[in-house]
Amino acid sequence: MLASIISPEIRERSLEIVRENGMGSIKKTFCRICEPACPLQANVNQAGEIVALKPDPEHPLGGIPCNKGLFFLEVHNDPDRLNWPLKRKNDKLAEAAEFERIDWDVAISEVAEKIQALQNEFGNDAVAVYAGNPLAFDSRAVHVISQLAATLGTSMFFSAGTQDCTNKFVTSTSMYGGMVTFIPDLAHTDYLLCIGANPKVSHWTFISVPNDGGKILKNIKARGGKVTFVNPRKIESSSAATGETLQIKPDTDVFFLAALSNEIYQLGGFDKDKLQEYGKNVEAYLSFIEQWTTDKVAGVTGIPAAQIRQVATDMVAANSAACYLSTGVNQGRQGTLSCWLSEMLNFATGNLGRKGGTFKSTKLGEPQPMPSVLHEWESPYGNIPLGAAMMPGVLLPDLVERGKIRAVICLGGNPLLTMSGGEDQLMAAFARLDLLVCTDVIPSLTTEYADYVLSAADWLEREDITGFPLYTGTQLIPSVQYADAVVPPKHDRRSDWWILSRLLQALNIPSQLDEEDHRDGFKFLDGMLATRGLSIEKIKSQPYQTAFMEQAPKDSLFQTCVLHEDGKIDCYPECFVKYGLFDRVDRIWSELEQELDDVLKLISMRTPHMHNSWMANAPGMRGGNLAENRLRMCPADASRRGLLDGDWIKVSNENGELECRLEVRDDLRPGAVAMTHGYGHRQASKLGIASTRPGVNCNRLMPVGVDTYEPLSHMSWMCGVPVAVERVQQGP
Ligand SMILES: Nc1nc2c(c(=O)[nH]1)N[C@H]1C(S)=C(S)[C@@H](COP(=O)(O)OP(=O)(O)OC[C@H]3O[C@@H](n4cnc5c(=O)[nH]c(N)nc54)[C@H](O)[C@@H]3O)O[C@H]1N2
Ligand SMILES: Nc1nc2c(c(=O)[nH]1)N[C@H]1C(S)=C(S)[C@@H](COP(=O)(O)OP(=O)(O)OC[C@H]3O[C@@H](n4cnc5c(=O)[nH]c(N)nc54)[C@H](O)[C@@H]3O)O[C@H]1N2
Ligand code: SF4
Ligand SMILES: [Mo]
Repeated sequence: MLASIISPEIRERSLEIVRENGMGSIKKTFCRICEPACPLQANVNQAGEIVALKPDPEHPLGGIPCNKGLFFLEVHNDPDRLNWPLKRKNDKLAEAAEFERIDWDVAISEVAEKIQALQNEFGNDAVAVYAGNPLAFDSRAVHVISQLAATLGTSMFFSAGTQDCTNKFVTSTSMYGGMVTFIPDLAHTDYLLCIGANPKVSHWTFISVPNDGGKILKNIKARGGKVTFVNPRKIESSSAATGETLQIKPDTDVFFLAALSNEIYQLGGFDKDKLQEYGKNVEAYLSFIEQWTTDKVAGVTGIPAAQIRQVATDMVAANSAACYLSTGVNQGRQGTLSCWLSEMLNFATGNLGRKGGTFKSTKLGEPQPMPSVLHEWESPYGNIPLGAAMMPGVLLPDLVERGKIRAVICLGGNPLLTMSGGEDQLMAAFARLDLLVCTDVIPSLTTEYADYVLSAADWLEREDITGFPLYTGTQLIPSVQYADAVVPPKHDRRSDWWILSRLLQALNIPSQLDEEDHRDGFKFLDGMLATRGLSIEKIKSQPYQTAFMEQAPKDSLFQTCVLHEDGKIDCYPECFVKYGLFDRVDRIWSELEQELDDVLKLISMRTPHMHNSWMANAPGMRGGNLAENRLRMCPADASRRGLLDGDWIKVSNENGELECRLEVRDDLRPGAVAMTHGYGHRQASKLGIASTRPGVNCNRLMPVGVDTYEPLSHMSWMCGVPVAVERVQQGP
């Protein structure tokens, strides 16, 4: 425990979780929109309504939460929110969905009956589950989801993971023999290579740094270290105070990483003793990187050879270094091999398990062995390996079309805007389903196609602990905070774990609810908390209801996190060979080498004003320019096509087309165009703001179907997809 970091003067006050004042009360809580789980305070008035969300500056992890966290109040108070369970009354092809209010017992029993009937008639796989991102931040719901999928006996488990990070899962299970995440030691590193991430806007993923207003990167430079970003766009994170961006061509990172590794190897920067002691298949790894020389890859990656060599020299010279890679690469075609090369770089240079390198942060429970592939599902397209990665999201539309999937249970997700595909594929498939059940806090484009919409309580209305970073072990400072519901759920909203537990009961499966419907949602956590000497009661008794945990020595990860039976890190996993990842790398290389130099490739771009698709109806996030998403292009590409800033343009490819406005900005490299996802709620008839300021769904340009996703990881291809751009009308 690190409770001593709290000064005695504020210790007394820190135990007050609710402070009354004449106007109402101030309650401590934490944000559950993304991974950092930033501490917050909520002002509640005398009528019991939340009137403000603010930072909690006294919290030891306090500081600057982002505007998404503070603006969540607009989602909480949204007049369009879902207040009670709804059942569809009209046809799915009607212009706007019509629903009637029903009560929970009816909703749950009807949904359970329909699921059972469909499974009886068409088999267990007829019912699919899609788990969206928000439920990962509900410490109780996340466990019930896996219970639901397992007990339905369906292989059709889809999640936002194949749009996000499953390449990381299969890399860790293949290399280390279990789902383990090593994070860069940002507080001590001398060199950070940050690839395909924009932490100033995203606030990191797979590393949890609460209330980071950008200081952690600036501190690296301030203490004499260096940060280099690799990104097609000169991003907000990159500045004179942090470090420069090497503007790579989209979807070529695997070649950059292979050549960089080769260069460092040639410079003698590998720790051969470490590789020998803890690695296996090292020779095969070395033969792979030896094929990729700096001079060979410079043209295809767009990074001049001298700059690649500079990174190699800097990494070798640094006392410690860490390579970190994120969604911009995950969503390319070769996220798994890129992730493997990044992990290998950290290991081979001796930075894995070293101060300032990468390490395993304390988590709840011990890392468990897990293979990359648990079984293969016999599909119409051949066998699909399932285990560390769930079903490929891009196959969902076709499986519905073929009648294999008849129902989707969509838990806190908005796949119609966040998965690849547009009207012709995804929306057409969802309209055909016999049963679509959604849980959400507000209506969305996806709920527009639902048969049942179940009204979930939001995170201000539910008690919780900071579960996600604790289950994954991704916190720089390992801690666990408890928060009570700031206000009780209004109307007939219920927590997701309660909804799912009731559904399990109705399916005759034991759930976490007891006979009287008493809450018991944290019970399953007792054992996990006990591994760290904690319990819910103990966390509650700590200042700020936050318990701090100790870190294990950094190099202990070789004993605790390498879970293959022989205790070795697999430097050239057989399953990468088996599922064709190495054949693919050669194929894609030949393709890129022959590519014409005026190809435009679409990449993703997060902004501080959207969180995937969920800030779409928040007025404060949709004013002025934020009402629409535009396509960004650099001046050279625009003038080559005779396009001007503000033009109304058509963006198209073989997958689909869309129209939007052009924004000419010099932050992108030639050949890369960028667009924000999460827009496109025009047909979401229940959203007053989002349907009138819809913007467009850029995912209709992403490929769907067999052969479009990365084998093994099943990642959708969402970054670096070729598009053509032409003017429709001169603007503005
Ligand atoms: N083109 C492109 N597409 C992308 C990405 C990209 O970079 N580019 N990023 C991808 C990534 S990284 C991700 S993680 C996915 C996300 O994909 P999804 O998880 O499908 O999408 P979200 O927009 O996060 O949808 C979350 C839904 O959950 C609802 N919600 C919020 N809180 C709660 C709650 O407490 N309970 C319930 N039941 N519902 C709640 C929101 O209102 C929203 O409708 O999108 C992916 N799609
Ligand atoms: N404001 C905001 N914050 C968010 C979210 C949000 O939607 N909005 N979503 C949350 C979620 S679900 C996640 S998973 C995290 C993601 O967090 P990050 O992984 O940091 O995601 P991004 O900010 O999208 O950064 C991805 C970067 O990759 C770059 N890129 C695109 N293509 C390529 C490529 O081919 N190669 C390289 N090297 N770079 C490329 C893009 O320009 C972009 O800057 O953010 C979370 N935080
Ligand atoms: S960074 Fe994430 S957790 Fe922190 S306030 Fe913003 S949205 Fe919430
Ligand atoms: Mo994500």
